[in-house]
Amino acid sequence: MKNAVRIVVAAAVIVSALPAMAQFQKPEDAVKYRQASFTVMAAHFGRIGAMVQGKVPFDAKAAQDNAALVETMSKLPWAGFGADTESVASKAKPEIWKEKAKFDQSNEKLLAAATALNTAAKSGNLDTIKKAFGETAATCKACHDDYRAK
Ligand code: ASC
Repeated sequence: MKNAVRIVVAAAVIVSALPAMAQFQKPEDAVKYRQASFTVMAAHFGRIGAMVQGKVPFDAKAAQDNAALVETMSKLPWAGFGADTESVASKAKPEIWKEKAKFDQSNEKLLAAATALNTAAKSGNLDTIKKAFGETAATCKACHDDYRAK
């Protein structure tokens, strides 16, 4: 039993440290990592979007699976915005590093919205999911408006 407790505690520590654990050989790798995590997040968010917009039939299980992935993915990109990545060509605006605290706050809004979307998806109610989807999309857009070049 004691060992089981130790294992659970160790696992919790590892999971909570996941984003911080992302370390990169070179700044270009960090940029690829953050772009890849945004791509995967957008793919799963988009599958919920298609249901919300009535483009594909509502499937409660698919909504739940995709929302769980969106929540997980929402934690990852930020480790890829290290100070040494500012000079790597990408759509990321210099403001990210000039006002890092504000950028971090913007990310926190996505994390909170993605957690709420995951909770909403568990309700199995399309209207509830629609509302949480819209609130999450708004956090994506706000950050893009401020920090992503067109
Ligand atoms: C998406 C997606 C985004 C956001 C954004 C919301 O589905 O890929 O980046 O929503 O377009 O405005």
